[in-house]
Amino acid sequence: MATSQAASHPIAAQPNPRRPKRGSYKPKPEILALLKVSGNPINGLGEAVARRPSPFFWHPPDQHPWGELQIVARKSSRGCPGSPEAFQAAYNYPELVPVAKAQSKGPAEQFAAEATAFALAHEADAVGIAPMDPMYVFEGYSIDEPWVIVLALAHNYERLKEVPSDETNGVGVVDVGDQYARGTRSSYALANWIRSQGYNANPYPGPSAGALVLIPPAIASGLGELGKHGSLISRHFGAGVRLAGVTTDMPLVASRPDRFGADEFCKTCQVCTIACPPGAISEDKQLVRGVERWYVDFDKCIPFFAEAASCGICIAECPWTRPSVRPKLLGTMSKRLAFTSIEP
Ligand code: B12
Ligand code: SF4
Ligand code: SF4
Repeated sequence: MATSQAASHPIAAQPNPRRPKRGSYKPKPEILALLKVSGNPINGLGEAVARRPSPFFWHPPDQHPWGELQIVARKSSRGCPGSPEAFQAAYNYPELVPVAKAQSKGPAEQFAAEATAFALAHEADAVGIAPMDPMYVFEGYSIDEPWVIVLALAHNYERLKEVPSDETNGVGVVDVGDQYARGTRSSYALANWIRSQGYNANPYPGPSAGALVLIPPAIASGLGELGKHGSLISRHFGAGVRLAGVTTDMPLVASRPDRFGADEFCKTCQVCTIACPPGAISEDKQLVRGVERWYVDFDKCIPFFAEAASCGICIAECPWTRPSVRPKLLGTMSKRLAFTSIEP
């Protein structure tokens, strides 16, 4: 995993008036009426056998049961000042160039270093490389390329901490749109560079889901660990980070997974479970499609997410996301991992 420089910002001083306290939030009846099917069985909660994820939210509405809810969620996000323009930029896909007939030759280490350097010079803040695994591909889709390059796009903490947004304040959701737009530009630029070297490459940015589930390859490629809030925690940016992928048949080498104590820390921390207004974040790991891991209850998250312009409180509140706290946590957890003989 390779990174560019991260900015540092002070901590939030004022309580955010757009955040209901846990337990005080009641979903609107018209929103609950659109949640016709539970998402947890579709996600494989309680299933002991590994399988590929099913197409879920943010896929085309005819591929999952929450098409109408998706429209409401998008409308609530785009009703915030600045949001339509920010997200329009994320959907502004550059053209993909044809794969060059002449193929560059060289060792895989050199291509991995060049692709990483190219991405870091084209808006990515960190880059990881993992071999493709069929478990990263949503059911019903296929990806032929043997490698996935995952790009991390860091949020601006001062803006992210303003989430959730509403019609009076769009600062947080605009930063979400802006990072998606960087992910679109960065992943398309990298795919086009690889194509110019004579190899196939395809970009997978957000905000739509696409074929690739991004967190598992991000973890495998060393961009971070899975947090209790269901998002990736990076040692450089905390959970305030967007992801985008590029799949390719360019010969590459995998970057190493990163273990810095986030998973351990989550076992005793409760910041996100308390901050989440609908109480969607489970205290304990659960069995999901054959893997014991942190899990977020979709049925509890999605009504608030849809009403509150894509929410995001959990990633903004996570202590690892706060630039002034992260270095201390890294120090504490590195000592704890060494003390418990868990390989960092
Ligand atoms: C659908 C979707 C949603 C849905 C459902 C989320 C969910 N937890 O299921 C909704 C609309 C609720 C949602 C909400 C949010 N999302 Co969202 N979402 C996606 C999307 C498009 C697909 C994920 C999916 O289909 N999940 C359904 C199944 C697969 O979920 P699952 O089994 O519970 O697995 C989750 C994790 O455990 C992990 N995972 C999956 N398989 C495995 C296997 C192993 C071994 C491990 C360790 C982990 C792991 O990935 C999944 C991520 O949701 C991804 C982008 C992408 N293409 O991957 C973004 C994505 C996961 N979301 C993201 C974010 C940040 C959010 C929000 C904070 C909203 C916001 N304002 O930004 C909230 C957080 C909610 C939460 N606590 O999870 C980021 C996460 C970045 C990060 N730091 O990790 C992503 C990657 C988008 C991006 N391009 O950056 N999201
Ligand atoms: S807020 Fe605490 S429990 Fe939640 S993901 Fe972050 S470190 Fe883990
Ligand atoms: S995005 Fe979902 S899980 Fe995260 S705080 Fe909001 S409602 Fe809770």
